[in-house]
Amino acid sequence: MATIERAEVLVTSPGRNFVTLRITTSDGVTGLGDATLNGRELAVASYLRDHVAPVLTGRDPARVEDMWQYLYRGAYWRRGPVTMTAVAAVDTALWDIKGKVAGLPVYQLLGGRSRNGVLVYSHASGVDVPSLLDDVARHLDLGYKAVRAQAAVPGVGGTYGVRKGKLYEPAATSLPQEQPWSTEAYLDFAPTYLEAVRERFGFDVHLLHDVHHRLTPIEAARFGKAVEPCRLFWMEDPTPAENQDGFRLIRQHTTTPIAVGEALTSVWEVQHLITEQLIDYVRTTVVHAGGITHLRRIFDLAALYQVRTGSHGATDLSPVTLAAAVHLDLAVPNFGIQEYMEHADETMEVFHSGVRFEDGMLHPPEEPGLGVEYDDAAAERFPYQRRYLPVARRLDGSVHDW
Ligand code: KDG
Ligand code: MG
Repeated sequence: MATIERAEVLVTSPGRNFVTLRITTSDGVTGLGDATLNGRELAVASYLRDHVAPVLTGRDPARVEDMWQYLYRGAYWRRGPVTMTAVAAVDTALWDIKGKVAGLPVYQLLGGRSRNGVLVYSHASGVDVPSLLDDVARHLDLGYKAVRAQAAVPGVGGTYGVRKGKLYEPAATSLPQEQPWSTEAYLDFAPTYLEAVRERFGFDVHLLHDVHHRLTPIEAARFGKAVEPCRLFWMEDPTPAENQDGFRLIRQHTTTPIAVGEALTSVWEVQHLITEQLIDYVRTTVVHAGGITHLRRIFDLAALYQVRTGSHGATDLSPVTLAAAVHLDLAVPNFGIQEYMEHADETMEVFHSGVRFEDGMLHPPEEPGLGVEYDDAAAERFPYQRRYLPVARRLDGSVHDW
């Protein structure tokens, strides 16, 4: 029987920080798992290096479910994003190994294709309405069938989701940047640009919007109602998900579909939202919700309640997560949509991925495992750089949810 011989924690910053776990078996088979937690990267690196790697050596890499149980249930101090990201990295690497040993792409191990490809949405944004509309047009020219629209709120500045250069990267400073926020200005403005997108491009394109945890339930209800004529594919994270019953209030007022879960890390954190039918799309991911093994469990629970998948896929999730997501998305019956932002060119110098974009969809590599290789020599050219996500403050100076 092959055993786990080595578990290496690889930290690099090609365009942004990434933490990757590479497991090597005694037969020389390697598997990759993403362990990136934006702005808290080294906490996961230490969790893996100091607490997980020592217990992996000598274990059977084929026992993927048992390893998950061992690392989750076997840890008295469990749960939370740092732990669940570390567990995810091990789980993803073991699925990669299993695919390579079997000679099959991971989606085949998960039951095979349920669809031809994975529908994705990308991010269109603008500093004002005309530039947002230009960016939506650019995405449609690139072949996207679904776009998320975000524009800078006039007079407020620093709005979430508005790209400055070629790529959107909120974790850009070595200390947290403080960004101003006005709920009133946002609520007045956001519906107008979503209407402008519909007016210009019609209803053939799926239109999404990320509120990014900024509203109270009643404010979110007002927003959802206001944008009903725009027939959004979803409004995302309308209110912070700590107060999950708040979603019931939103639901009582609007038929705009709701997507939640990019910051939630386990089936227990989404259980209430799903079983109470408070959401329409669950956005948990391979990297932050315990890997392929656990995310599939979440998706299966969601399927019972007609909740569809809509996994987070911003650029702080590495190409390893994107590949794992595409394999899982292809296989699950209740897939909805996958978020997809192109990574920086430097990122792709380190992660050689066979995931392919064509005609608004992603397609997985057909080679065994996940189909992503890590280039050590390229990674060494990009040393770690401390980066923080911003912090939001209301105009009176008090802290708001970012
Ligand atoms: O690390 C945080 C980002 O990934 C997040 O802010 C992006 O909300 C996001 C999204 O929907 O992509
Ligand atoms: Mg989001």
